[in-house]
Amino acid sequence: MFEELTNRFESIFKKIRGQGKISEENIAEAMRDVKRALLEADVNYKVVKKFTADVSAKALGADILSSITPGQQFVKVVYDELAALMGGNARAIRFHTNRLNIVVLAGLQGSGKTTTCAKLALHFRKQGHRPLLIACDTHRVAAIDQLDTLGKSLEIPVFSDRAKSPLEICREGLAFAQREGFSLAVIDTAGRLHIDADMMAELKALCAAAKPDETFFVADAMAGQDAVNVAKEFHKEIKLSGVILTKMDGDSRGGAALSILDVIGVPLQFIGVGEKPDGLELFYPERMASRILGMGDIVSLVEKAQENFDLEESKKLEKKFRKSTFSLQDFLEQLRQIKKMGPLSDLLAMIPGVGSQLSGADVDEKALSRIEAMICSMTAEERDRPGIIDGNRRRRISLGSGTTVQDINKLLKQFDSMKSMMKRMNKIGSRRGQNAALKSMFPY
Ligand SMILES: Nc1nc2c(ncn2[C@@H]2O[C@H](COP(=O)(O)OP(=O)(O)OP(=O)(O)O)[C@@H](O)[C@H]2O)c(=O)[nH]1
Ligand SMILES: [Mg+2]
Repeated sequence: MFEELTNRFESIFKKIRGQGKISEENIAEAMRDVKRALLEADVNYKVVKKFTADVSAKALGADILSSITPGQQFVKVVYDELAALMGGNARAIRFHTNRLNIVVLAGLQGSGKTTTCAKLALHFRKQGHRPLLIACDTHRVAAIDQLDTLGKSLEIPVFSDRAKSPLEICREGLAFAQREGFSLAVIDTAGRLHIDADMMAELKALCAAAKPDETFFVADAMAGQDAVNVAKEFHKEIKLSGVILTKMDGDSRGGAALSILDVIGVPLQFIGVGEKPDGLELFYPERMASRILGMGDIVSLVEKAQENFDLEESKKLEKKFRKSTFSLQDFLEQLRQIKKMGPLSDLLAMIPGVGSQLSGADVDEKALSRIEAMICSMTAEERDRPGIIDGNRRRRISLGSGTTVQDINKLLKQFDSMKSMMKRMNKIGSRRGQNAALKSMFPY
């Protein structure tokens, strides 16, 4: 699904992650690539323009957390915007439990309406509904047979009447559903090659009579922007409540899925992923975004960092950096923030490319705990002014923390060089430099 787009994003991210810092220039360059990739995927150009502007602004304005790289942060910004573009948290379809629910499917010829009727009925039967299919396509001769066959194979009843008009079939079918105690009626309608007045008039009358709870527009994902434009016309005539894109198992480029909500304001609700009746999936914008970006792991890494890293706390520390009053106590607190994020090997393994190289390698999980133990064995005064830690004190601290005097020497030396690096950075005034200084304390 959307393989081309995924490949493009992967190479864009690879390029930007290879750069140590993020500047306006390299964001602008990445955004040019993103823009091109989206346009080639047939995303609506207005949507692309807005999307790239939003991502640039957020990527440049984002607070960079010290525990992740700017490149990773960039991936997360793109992911968030992409998920939001497709609907963020998906709207759950809520059906009534005490009366018949009515669903109408509409769309152009061959888009997948009849197949999707059966798929939907099956989907909702799995959730405990008693569905009835109503065959209102009298336009195409074999349409009723097609629905009949599908219904038989799934053991789902089909209401049809070859002698009546679509409107009559609809009314009678719904009355039958009420009488027989069905909980869901799925109405199949006729498609046309293009939007035409007859079809719209028929659909409008049918919707007015059926008063559907959900009106889904069914479109072939391969149609790209054409599908979006047709949906717009349908939405004007019969208010749509959701969209179903079929044939997502084919080589559709993604344009319709990425544009539809933004252009017509109607969410994508289901996707068709195969010809068989079980080839239907609920559409989850966030999952789709991570599938498109192929970067699900980085996204969860950044989320984990954001959850655990207290921004207030890090702002306080930043102030101390600036004044060069950063003490071993502050360092201890920083360390604990990082430890809260979980085992280091887990965090490292989430970074694509690192995970596989890591197996068997010695990530010294204990190093952090050892540093923590050493600082804990110091008095408050020693933590504040490490300069007073002489030979005697070093021995005492090493005994208290179960380490060696050499370990203490190493820690104090690293802390010293970190502080002098910070001082240099302060002169330059770079916040990312301070983060780099802090990171230099870690042996990883
Ligand atoms: N691969 C794949 N094929 C699908 C999917 N959905 C529908 N199809 C196929 O698309 C073709 C058209 O599907 P129909 O359900 O007959 O489409 P329709 O909109 O009812 O067509 P008309 O009744 O002629 O307007 C059939 O061959 C289906 O098997 C899908 O999600 N994936
Ligand atoms: Mg049909």
